[in-house]
Amino acid sequence: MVRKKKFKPYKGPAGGWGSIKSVTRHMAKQKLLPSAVPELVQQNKPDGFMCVSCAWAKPEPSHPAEFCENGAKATFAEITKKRTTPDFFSAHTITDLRTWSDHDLEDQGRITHPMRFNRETDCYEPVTWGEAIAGIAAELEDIRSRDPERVVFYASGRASLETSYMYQLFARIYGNNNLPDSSNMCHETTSVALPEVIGVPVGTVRLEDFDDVDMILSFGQNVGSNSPRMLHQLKDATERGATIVTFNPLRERGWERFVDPQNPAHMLSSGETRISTLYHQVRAGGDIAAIAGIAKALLSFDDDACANGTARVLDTAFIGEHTSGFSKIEEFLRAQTWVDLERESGLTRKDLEVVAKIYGRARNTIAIYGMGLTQHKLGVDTVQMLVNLLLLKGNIGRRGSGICPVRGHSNVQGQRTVGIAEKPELAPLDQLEKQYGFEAPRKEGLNTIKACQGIVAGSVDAFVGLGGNFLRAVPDRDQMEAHWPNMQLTVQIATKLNRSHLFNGRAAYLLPCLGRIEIDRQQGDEQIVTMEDSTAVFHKSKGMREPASPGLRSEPWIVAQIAKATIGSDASIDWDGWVNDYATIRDAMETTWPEMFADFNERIKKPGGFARPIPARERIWKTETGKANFKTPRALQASFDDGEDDTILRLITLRSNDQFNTTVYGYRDRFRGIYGTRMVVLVNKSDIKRFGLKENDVVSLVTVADDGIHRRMDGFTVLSYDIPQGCIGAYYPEANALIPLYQHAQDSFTPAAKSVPVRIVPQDIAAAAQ
Ligand SMILES: Nc1nc2c(c(=O)[nH]1)N[C@H]1C(S)=C(S)[C@@H](COP(=O)(O)OP(=O)(O)OC[C@H]3O[C@@H](n4cnc5c(=O)[nH]c(N)nc54)[C@H](O)[C@@H]3O)O[C@H]1N2
Ligand SMILES: Nc1nc2c(c(=O)[nH]1)N[C@H]1C(S)=C(S)[C@@H](COP(=O)(O)OP(=O)(O)OC[C@H]3O[C@@H](n4cnc5c(=O)[nH]c(N)nc54)[C@H](O)[C@@H]3O)O[C@H]1N2
Ligand SMILES: [Mo]
Repeated sequence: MVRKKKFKPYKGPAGGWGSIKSVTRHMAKQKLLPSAVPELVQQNKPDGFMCVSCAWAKPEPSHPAEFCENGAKATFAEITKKRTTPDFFSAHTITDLRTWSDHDLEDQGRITHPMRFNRETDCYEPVTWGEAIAGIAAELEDIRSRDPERVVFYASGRASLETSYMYQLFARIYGNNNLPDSSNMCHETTSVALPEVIGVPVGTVRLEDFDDVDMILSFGQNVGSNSPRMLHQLKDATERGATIVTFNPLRERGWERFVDPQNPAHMLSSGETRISTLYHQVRAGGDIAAIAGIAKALLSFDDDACANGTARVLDTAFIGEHTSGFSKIEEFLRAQTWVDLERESGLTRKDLEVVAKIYGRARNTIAIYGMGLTQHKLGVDTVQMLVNLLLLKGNIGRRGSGICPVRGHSNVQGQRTVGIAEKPELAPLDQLEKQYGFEAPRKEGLNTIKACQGIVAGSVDAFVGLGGNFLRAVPDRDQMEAHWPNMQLTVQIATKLNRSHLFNGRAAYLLPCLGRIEIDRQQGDEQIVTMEDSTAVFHKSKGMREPASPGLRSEPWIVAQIAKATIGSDASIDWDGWVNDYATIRDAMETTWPEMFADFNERIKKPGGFARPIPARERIWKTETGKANFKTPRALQASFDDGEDDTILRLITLRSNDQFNTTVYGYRDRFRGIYGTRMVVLVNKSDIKRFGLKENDVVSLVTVADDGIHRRMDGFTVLSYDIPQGCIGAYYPEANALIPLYQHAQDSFTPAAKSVPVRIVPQDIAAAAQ
């Protein structure tokens, strides 16, 4: 289908009538009548299901409608009337489907039958569940007999705690810790950065903290598109007089203004709520410098206070009693020059001093961040620099304050909590051994980047995907797609067709599962599942819609069947008992983590769920020093070094307002005014001129890398955009072919998707240079 490209700046707020129009459009697109509304009312409610979109916290008591525009789109996409049937698969070869877009593949609707790939016909063909499970188990046993470390068990962050617990146990009994998770591409940077400095791998903020906050600092997160329900907390905070300051290279509408689409008075009045008081368009990768500038200014205000005998600006009592490393960070900050800080951040000293002034006066501050900090070479240092700033004023472990990483997938945090981790030290291996009578592997497993490298190198023979669209989400797509079919076995457990299903191992299965909104009956009883939100609160979720097809099975069922058929007799686990009653899986989790999940099945019934203990909230620091640690960054800029060469640009890969990761709902990025295409490159006006380009020119992007691989993508339309000089933007996942596997965050291995070094080249010149 040819779509009309249109670029027209959007004047409206986040939320508002635009949001209502968009919800209505998507309902029709999935062939749903307003009778889909019962689902929306039950979204994120104590007796309903937890939204399949983002992981933002679910308040108790809940709002009358606890869903947002993008949560509604995610629901419609899952309960769609469209179906991807065996007939569809027999009508299209895999080679043909590879020419389809992400949008068009998923737009076929829910997969209805288990399928097996036939290399002869180049098509998927239906199989029975029994055949599929037996076929998968035979391949897995074969590989295990040679080397159990040659299989990867990937999980995308949607599967429940119950499924995730079973999945990690299966992988470990099978014989490896190869449990990469979508969080490896996402907040792994957080999971590495926070334990070292505050002793917990997750944020310290709970919803109630927003009631007492005076200042919110936001870095690199797009609230209007990716966690719109948070706009309620931001609106309330700002209406109470809290100051919000945003750092983002792009002016994202959600951080600017909001109209609550569920509040008739707000909708009908012409007023919008201004969200950010100050908005700073920091350079991509410039946050360490920006935060260091604020901290440096804060030190000098504190010097003034000491000189004048007025109240100190720093929380010296907290620093003295609770922290370690203050003198080092102080020395670092005093040594920085404003020339360097201004150059690296792209912001002025004056701007940063104003932020420091407000921060110095604020009693309670929350720092919110997302992929704009985590997906850089020095992402870990950036997150730790933000913690430094909070510690200077004792803003951790006090009501109304804290660090707030905004997680992605709806249960991505929970999957890590229940043992999906490639790092053996993150799973309670001794306890698992005792509980199930097997010898757990102790060797570190493969994370996402290492799994990709293993597939390229031929050291991985099988890939099992519990959800997700791995091939589309990872860097270096061309290389990955070329090597993927060399594997012996690929298994994809999925709800909808995506490009990862079109690159198959020698044996390949596509197993369709129930979505979370669907009723999950086992032995006639409707089951509930559980998950953990971004604020470390556990919730239950109960499906309410009849399954899209009788051919679907639940994720716990699928994992249990594969496990039983593969390693059934290797440990004392009653896989069937677990599947018949998920409460027994929760009992098993309680045995594994008696403190965290004490009385799990009872406590999960409570509206609003229950919170997991976060020691840093109580100022108990589970770090090596027993204190909260100030940490000095390794450099002032978080990106790959581009030296003095100003033809190298920092490419930020972005999500539109009309997608959930690789699931493209449509071609309307309303807030950015981009319609009908995703192949655009957002460029600063002065850079367009500098490179002799014009708006609407079609250009190529070429990666600057030194590994001998030429990475180039054609067909990007140039769009003049309000983005800092030297930075450009393009959409994820389209641009992923440009990201080299080796350009990842140090320590956390999160792909550096927010500052890919590239050059813009006119398309004819790029082609001629080949
Ligand atoms: N509707 C919807 N909801 C989602 C998702 C979705 O795709 N669609 N995805 C889910 C997932 S898995 C995740 S992880 C989250 C992702 O949600 P976010 O964390 O918001 O991720 P992105 O949209 O990739 O980019 C975040 C922002 O970082 C900014 N940015 C880029 N580079 C820098 C930088 O160097 N510094 C600063 N300060 N900012 C920078 C970008 O301009 C962008 O606004 O959302 C989750 N929720
Ligand atoms: N360049 C660039 N790359 C990125 C990012 C970026 O910002 N820039 N972001 C990264 C981030 S933060 C993340 S989290 C990853 C996302 O990576 P993934 O989590 O692997 O990808 P998704 O697009 O979320 O997966 C979508 C697919 O999941 C399946 N699915 C949906 N619901 C269910 C379900 O209930 N059960 C099962 N079994 N399957 C289901 C559907 O088949 C759907 O096609 O991408 C990463 N890649
Ligand atoms: Mo994510």
